[in-house]
Amino acid sequence: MHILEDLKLRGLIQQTTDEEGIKQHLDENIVTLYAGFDPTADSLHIGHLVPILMLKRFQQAGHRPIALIGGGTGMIGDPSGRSTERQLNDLATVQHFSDRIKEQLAKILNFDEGENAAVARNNFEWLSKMTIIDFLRDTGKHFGINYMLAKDSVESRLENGISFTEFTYMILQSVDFLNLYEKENCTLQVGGSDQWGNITAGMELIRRKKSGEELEAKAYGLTVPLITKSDGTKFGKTAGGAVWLDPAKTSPYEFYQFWINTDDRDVIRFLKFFTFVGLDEISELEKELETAPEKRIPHKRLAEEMTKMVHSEAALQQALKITEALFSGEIQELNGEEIEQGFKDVPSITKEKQEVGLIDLLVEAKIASSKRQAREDIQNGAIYINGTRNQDLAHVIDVADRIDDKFTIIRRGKKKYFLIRFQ
Ligand code: 383
Repeated sequence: MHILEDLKLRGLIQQTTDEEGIKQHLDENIVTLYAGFDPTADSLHIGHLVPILMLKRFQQAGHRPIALIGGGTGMIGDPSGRSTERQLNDLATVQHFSDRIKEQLAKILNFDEGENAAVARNNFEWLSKMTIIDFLRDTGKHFGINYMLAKDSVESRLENGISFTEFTYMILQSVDFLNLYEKENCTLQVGGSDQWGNITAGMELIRRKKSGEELEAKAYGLTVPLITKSDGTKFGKTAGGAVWLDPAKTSPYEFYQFWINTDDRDVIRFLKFFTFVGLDEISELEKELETAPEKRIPHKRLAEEMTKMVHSEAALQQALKITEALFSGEIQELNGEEIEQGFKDVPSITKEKQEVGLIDLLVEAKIASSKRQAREDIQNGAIYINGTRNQDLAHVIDVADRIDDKFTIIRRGKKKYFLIRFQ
């Protein structure tokens, strides 16, 4: 299937500048394309995935992707899709963020592998060398103020205010497109629909600068849709905030849980957007959703594909193990690191490594409201230590009850978990 056809059927194309032109261009050439990522945090989040995967889809179709890290533009701040001015980070912070983001992109895109290897570039390389006089003479002259004011990213901010700094952002992104066009023969920029204005500005700059020299200076743009959810809430946010790609910020288990909890109404669409599962197979999964919704087969597939792709097969296996242990209550199987992931959101207390009577601990951790309640719970068989029922009123929690010498998990009843952390 033609890549554009596949993208369309997946619902991945929001806007194109010239669809017929792009199709022909892709048919006739190995096309170099790019998407940019500004280092505004020390990690990418799942909102970045669709464009990253877009690069990968083109790569699999034989084209050559560039992941552009905005070490320069990240010093300025893109107003696109934002209602307020950004806080500026200092150079050291932006460079630290850039390094982290590059590592994450490398993990998904496998830089430097084979002929149409994906490559990384950083626009700090050229933007930091540009002088203000060159910038104003060679680039600024091609941007009419009216044209800039009419861009969504600027227009929507006029009322609340926008600095000259953010106002000029689109010109910097345009310089990038021109630069990659000249140096790497990059002719296609992809991004989220919030990037449409910046992408078309770059195309316009290329056209103006190049059409004198080249008969047909042509660059293209393509955007992917904003991901929406059926329940109307914002995609990619949980109670704990953004879903990050960095396992230290969002553990593979939490990541797995995020995807498996996808709404039935969204799961097929997300399989199309976020995975490389073929469309035929996705249709099969859709049938399973209709005939046996309780099995949640598409949800499991989505969570598995995503955890494997962003983390690893081993991380997926661990996430599955934690999920299973929490479901069955057999948490003896888990090691300290797995406990840390699986019980992150469970009520917890931290204690010194000293022996403590079970009754006292239940009261101290507020698992039982009083000693009397604690005794009753124990006698009734409602109390489990690390997955095993304990009905011994005289039980003392000691090293034998500490998983990896750090954690004791108390469960009361069917599924109320408490974490005791020892230090
Ligand atoms: C910088 C220099 C370029 C081309 C692009 C850029 C970054 C761009 C931007 N993108 C967002 C970001 O960095 O701000 N100005 O967080 C997001 N992208 C992608 C996609 C998205 C956009 O990285 O829609 C979501 O992930 O385009 O918001 O020469």
